[in-house]
Amino acid sequence: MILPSDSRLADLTARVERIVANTPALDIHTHLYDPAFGSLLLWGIDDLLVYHYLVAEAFRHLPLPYEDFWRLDKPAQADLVWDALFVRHSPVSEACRGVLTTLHLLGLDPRRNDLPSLRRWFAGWKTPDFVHRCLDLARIRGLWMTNSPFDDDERPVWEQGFTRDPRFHAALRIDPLLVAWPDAAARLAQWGYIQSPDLNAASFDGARRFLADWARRISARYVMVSLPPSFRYPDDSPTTRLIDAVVLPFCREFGLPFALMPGVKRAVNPALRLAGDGVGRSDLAALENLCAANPANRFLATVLSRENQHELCVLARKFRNLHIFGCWWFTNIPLVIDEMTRLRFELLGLSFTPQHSDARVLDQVLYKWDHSRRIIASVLAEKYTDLARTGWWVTEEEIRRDVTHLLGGAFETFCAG
Ligand code: FIX
Ligand code: ZN
Repeated sequence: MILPSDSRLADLTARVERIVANTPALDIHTHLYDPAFGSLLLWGIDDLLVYHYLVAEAFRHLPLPYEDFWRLDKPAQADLVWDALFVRHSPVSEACRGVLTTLHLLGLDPRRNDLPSLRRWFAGWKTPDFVHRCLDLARIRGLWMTNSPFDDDERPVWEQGFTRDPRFHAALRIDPLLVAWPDAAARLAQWGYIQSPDLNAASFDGARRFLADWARRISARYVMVSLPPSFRYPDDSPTTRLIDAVVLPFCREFGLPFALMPGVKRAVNPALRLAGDGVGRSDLAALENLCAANPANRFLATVLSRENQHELCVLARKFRNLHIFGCWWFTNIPLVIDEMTRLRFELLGLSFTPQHSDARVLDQVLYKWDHSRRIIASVLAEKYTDLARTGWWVTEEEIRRDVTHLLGGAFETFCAG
């Protein structure tokens, strides 16, 4: 066999890198908001610096009590984070590097501009223009918000109504319903959907009407929940009973996928607030049982623990009603993205969605997608190179087709049912 020349393989790699860098992507899970939500859509240098990933890292160094930090206003908190993570130490963590990539892609140099001048630069932008700039630079053709009817800041905006930005899609987030039923039941009773917290036919009926009203109101594209490592299915918990009697029938009726995110241990250190959540290994038998027992439902899943990723891939090989996506939160670091992306290509071919951003601050889509695209491109180029060594050269058109599929196409097809 004649081995392919190094220069031909280098051309292939360069072509893959170019296509992955430039293909418009769907960002299928973020915590961003439609600009109509006003100040709920975060952006700018202070929000970049007080991102909870960075707050957790800053407290590795900060001597002050947690409560003293939280009493400060946002710019003062940002000053402390900047000093601890960028001035007193080199910013080598992924979240710190992310701030620098973001500023760099926006044309800013934080070595030459101090925080006050960066603040002035951001203050010169109007939100709609900045949204356009960030989505354009990150080549995002659409993104999914995380929309919780239980969120007191968000709910009134939906109730009042507004003109939707067509790039911002809704995902109906229902954690309280499934993991804190007594609290959720009290809200549902207050809103007139149920009479009592008893898990009976009337409550199930009311909870389904609640989901139906909200799915219609926000035009939800999928329903989503994050779950603790202790999640089991089936069992005799309220969670299982509500999944079976409320969520799954509702999803079937509305043709919506149900997205599960197992593995988060909420408030491991409550004093850290949003930064205080941890990770635990999940028992994926729960997901296996869900997929097996409910073939008429479609499930999206991303799992927080690195140790669960291999079995998650194997599960997706067994159930075509399961679509796995993204490298979530603590797995969204180059080492693990690389590993997970390889696992997924090698076990699933192209039938998964390699990444979502989970951005909480608009500007973060720049770094999250820049860093991820580079890894996806390098792993994919390696896979095509392996094929080339057998004599199978992918064409430019085939690469474009595959990358479009990976960066949102496969997700769209899965959601369409
Ligand atoms: O539950 C989630 O959707 C998580 O992504 C968040 O709770 C978490 O705070 C986060 O921002 C992770 O990236
Ligand atoms: Zn999230």
